[in-house]
Amino acid sequence: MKTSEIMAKLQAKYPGENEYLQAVQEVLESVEGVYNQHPEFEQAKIVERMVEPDRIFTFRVTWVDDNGVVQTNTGYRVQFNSAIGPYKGGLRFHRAVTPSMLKFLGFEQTFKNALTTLPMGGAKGGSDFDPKGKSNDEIMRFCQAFMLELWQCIGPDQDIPAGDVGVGGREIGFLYGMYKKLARQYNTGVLTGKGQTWGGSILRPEATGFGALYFTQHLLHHAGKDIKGLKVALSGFGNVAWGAATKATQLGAKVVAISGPDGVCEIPDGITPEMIDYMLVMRASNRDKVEDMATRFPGQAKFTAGKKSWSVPCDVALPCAFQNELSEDDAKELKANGCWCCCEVSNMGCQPGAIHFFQNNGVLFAPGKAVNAGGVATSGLEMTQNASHISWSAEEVDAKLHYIMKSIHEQCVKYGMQPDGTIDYVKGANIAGFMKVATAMLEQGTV
Ligand code: 2IT
Repeated sequence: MKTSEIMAKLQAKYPGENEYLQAVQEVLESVEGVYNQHPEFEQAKIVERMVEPDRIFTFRVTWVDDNGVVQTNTGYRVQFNSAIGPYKGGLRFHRAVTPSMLKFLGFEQTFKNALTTLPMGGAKGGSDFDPKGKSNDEIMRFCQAFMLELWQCIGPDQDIPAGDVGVGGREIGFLYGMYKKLARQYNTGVLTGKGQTWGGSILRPEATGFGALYFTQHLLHHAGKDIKGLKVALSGFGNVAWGAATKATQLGAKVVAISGPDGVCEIPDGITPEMIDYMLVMRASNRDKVEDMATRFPGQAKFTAGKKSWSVPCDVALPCAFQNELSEDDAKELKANGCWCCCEVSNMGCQPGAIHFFQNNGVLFAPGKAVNAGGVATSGLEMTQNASHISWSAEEVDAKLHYIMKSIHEQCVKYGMQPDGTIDYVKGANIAGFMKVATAMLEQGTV
């Protein structure tokens, strides 16, 4: 296969689907060399099949807001690949959601899930519903209307959604309540990220951020460094940033920046447990403003409008918010201010120019599909607990999460080792995930 030829065809077929094309390009560039050593992959047209979702459901979601006004949004579920397990991946509620965004996320999810060591295929879904400024009742009515359509597409052995941007424990609760009413079955395993009293895994809320820090620790140890005492700049203040801030602080690092769509909060003395708790309050308020942290903790957090976390001097940058949130210029500014490591926690958080800059300028870099896989891995553990009607303790889940992140790091080292002894984590993660999915597809025949 030739990446350029496949990309030209996809660009002609899906013009303007920029996030999707970007995600495919990155994976194909990484795997081209390995792929071409396997004529059986080429014969079965594995790449041509793998870049297309198995199917996409699109549906209208109509609900009534607090003023009695009828609102209409669009809902989606992209079932991308089921070679190694049932479809699995989150739901994103964000005003900018498009089929391109969900196709990129579903594609990434396929390889990420393959890295977790657990049997899960890839999927993603969501809606262009904007949670900003919505009341709790409006969120509930939207979730119920969304599930009225989605429930026909999902099931514990078929497709298991979870949270993503704009969908957390509260939304999963509302979605599950409506699913249960429609299906007339207590199928706990149909959604993950549930509440702890009704089948949710202890540590699922923390898992993405905790897993990201365990991975970062492995990466640093492999490079002969330790996280203790390092300055960490992270972006966002949602669930993922909250988990990352918690674990980074526990491990002795100093979190010196968080951010939001409105700007950045610089925290020169490091984030405190009270401030970490306040991140949850800020998310639940649906105001989407990081400035609230500086208002609540004046003197400790300094807000600057319109700036990103990447303007704050740090050792380690952890993008935890949204795709393409870190540009090449941001990468240059980070490096100029002393940053020497970037672990992508958001899905495709770094633009291609930023990744190339990091890799060519001695900044350690690891991609989201390896770094953030602890979230979906813990979802996989939740599915195991639900299927066997048991509940594990926080210690048990944490130990399994540790083991999985260690294994993901080992897979990256195995497939990403360069002749000079350094690790190309992008290549490593992409090839490891790809080989697993491609082999399963080959063994299952032309379907
Ligand atoms: O991007 C992701 O891996 C997630 N949003 C979590 C998906 C899941 O099924 O837990």
